[in-house]
Amino acid sequence: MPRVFSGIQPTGEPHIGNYFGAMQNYVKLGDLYGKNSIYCVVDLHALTSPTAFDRQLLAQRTFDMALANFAVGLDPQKVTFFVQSHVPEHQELSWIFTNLTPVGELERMTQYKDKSEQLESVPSGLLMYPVLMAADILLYKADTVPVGEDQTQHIELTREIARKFNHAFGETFPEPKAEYNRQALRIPGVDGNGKMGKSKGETSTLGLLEPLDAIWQKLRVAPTDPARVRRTDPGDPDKCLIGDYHKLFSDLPTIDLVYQGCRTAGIGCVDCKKLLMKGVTEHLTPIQDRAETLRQDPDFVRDALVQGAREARAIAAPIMDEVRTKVGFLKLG
Ligand code: AQP
Repeated sequence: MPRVFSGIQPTGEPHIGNYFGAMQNYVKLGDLYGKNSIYCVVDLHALTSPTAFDRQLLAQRTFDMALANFAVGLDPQKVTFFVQSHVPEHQELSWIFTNLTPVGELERMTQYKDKSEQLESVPSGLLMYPVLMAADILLYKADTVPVGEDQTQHIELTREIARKFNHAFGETFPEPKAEYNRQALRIPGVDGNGKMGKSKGETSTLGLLEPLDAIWQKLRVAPTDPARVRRTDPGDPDKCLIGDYHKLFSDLPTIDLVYQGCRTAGIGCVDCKKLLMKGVTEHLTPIQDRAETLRQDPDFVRDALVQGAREARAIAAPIMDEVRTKVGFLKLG
């Protein structure tokens, strides 16, 4: 049976990019593979974000991220769900992999290049991020990794690290493959500034648990096809992020209506956005309702995370033991 692993950073409110790009697949694969679907809130990764060194905020965001995943339909009784720092083997394996990975390869990672360019002082953790990610995945010998397209290069590096380890110490790890949602490879930010991302702040994101009127305020002013200057100008819905979002939230007749209407100037951008908001409301209301119910029962989330860490360690411990033996650490007794 395939083994699935994926992680999500507690760097802010989960957004629709996380949801359609990754979390929906967590649920789908969870239904198929049960406890062999392993998901975690990667709080160690979050430390590479400049805003993460806030004791209260990190703990709260970690808890909220777990809650959001349960609200979208992940059942902690059915899958394995935990917090990364609760399973220390992630860091141990990461250190071993660090020594199999040339610095030059890490410096070539586009996410590192993009993020480090914006920083005056670059933490070395940002460079090592993909090594820790490889350890996260391989610690469970996972072969399937549901992620958005932005993680493609990191998964390729994970495969490379698995190959290197296997070559040096004997066949141990599978070479994992990414599992994408082809309809949501890279969801654009609502500010029109590249990929939607938590660390870009609230101007970029449509939060999964964000009040619907706040979402509408962002959609109302969101950029559309710049070539469509007047209401009477025809537009190109393929060059408009509202067109992209319709494909995620609206039914086929609505998508046909707005795409056709935009091309013939038969519908204005405001009406097009209102139709989108209808789909957004239908999608997000049940998720937000479930989140509200879970907020009334924080012990449910806490207990699930305690149990999840226990389950994850039970899988990781023998694999880590195998690794220690193969690497040649001294064993006493
Ligand atoms: N815009 C997106 N479209 C599709 N998939 C996405 N993912 C993230 N953004 C999009 C996928 O969501 C999973 C969790 O990734 P993350 O926790 O790294 O999310 P993030 O929003 O990208 O958060 P950050 O740092 O905190 O990153 P940036 O710098 O982008 O803002 C992953 O599977 C990811 O691919």
